[in-house]
Amino acid sequence: MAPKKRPAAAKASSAKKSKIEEEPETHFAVPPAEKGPMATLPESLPKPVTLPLKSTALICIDFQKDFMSEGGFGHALGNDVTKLSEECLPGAQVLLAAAREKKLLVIHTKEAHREDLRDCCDMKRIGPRCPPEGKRIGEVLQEGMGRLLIDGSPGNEIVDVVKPVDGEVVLCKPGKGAFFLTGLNQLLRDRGISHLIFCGVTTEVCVQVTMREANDRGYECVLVEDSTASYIPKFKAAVIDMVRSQGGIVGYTMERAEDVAKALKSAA
Ligand code: TIU
Repeated sequence: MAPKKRPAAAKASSAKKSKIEEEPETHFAVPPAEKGPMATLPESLPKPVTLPLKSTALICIDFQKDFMSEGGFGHALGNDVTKLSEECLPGAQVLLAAAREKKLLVIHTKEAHREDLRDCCDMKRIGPRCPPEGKRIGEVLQEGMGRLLIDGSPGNEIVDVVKPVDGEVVLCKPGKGAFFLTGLNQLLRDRGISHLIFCGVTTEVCVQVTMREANDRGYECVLVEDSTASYIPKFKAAVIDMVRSQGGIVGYTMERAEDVAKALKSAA
């Protein structure tokens, strides 16, 4: 393959503003719904938050066999994947049931690359920090799981207990963050979403990155602690502390899915 040409460095003084820079407000979340049922979470930290149900969505990040089952990508990276499910799936099921009952928009993300791997940069696939051959994206680690992190492979599917139902959005994302190379921001703007309830795996990788991306765009985010998990427990604890530090620099945290569900169900 011919080496890719490196772009010339832009001169700072003459750099033309991009369309995004010219129209920043078109990339922000829409304002919260002012009417309709409101769910207040008195236990959220660093302070109570009110969720307008008409403009709130539940986002379930990467509950995939690739991260939660042996023979998947998380396993290929050298992690013990056996404890994630029991830590976060019961909570996620409670959130999903409440969101479905209240008819919130539900979005499921999958870290999933195209079969031709065009959306997987070399750094992520074969770079110096990648696992050895046989354990890389697009390769087969274990029979029955298919190709690691490839859309359509059995191992790339969402685990049964939190799998999407008709009418819910399933979004494939090639990055850790769900806003990178996806239509997520436009979808949320089109659906009038201002608030996001977060669950998923892993806390400090795809969940945290997506929450930070959302926060920058003006979405109010609530991370539910018993509905997210990490291979490395101290990193989960650190994320929870970070999110709600400095007055809620990235958003809010809630300890228990049950409390979120109760608030959603009694929203008035
Ligand atoms: N390695 C790790 O902890 N996570 C990922 O690679 N992706 C997600 O978090 N989904």
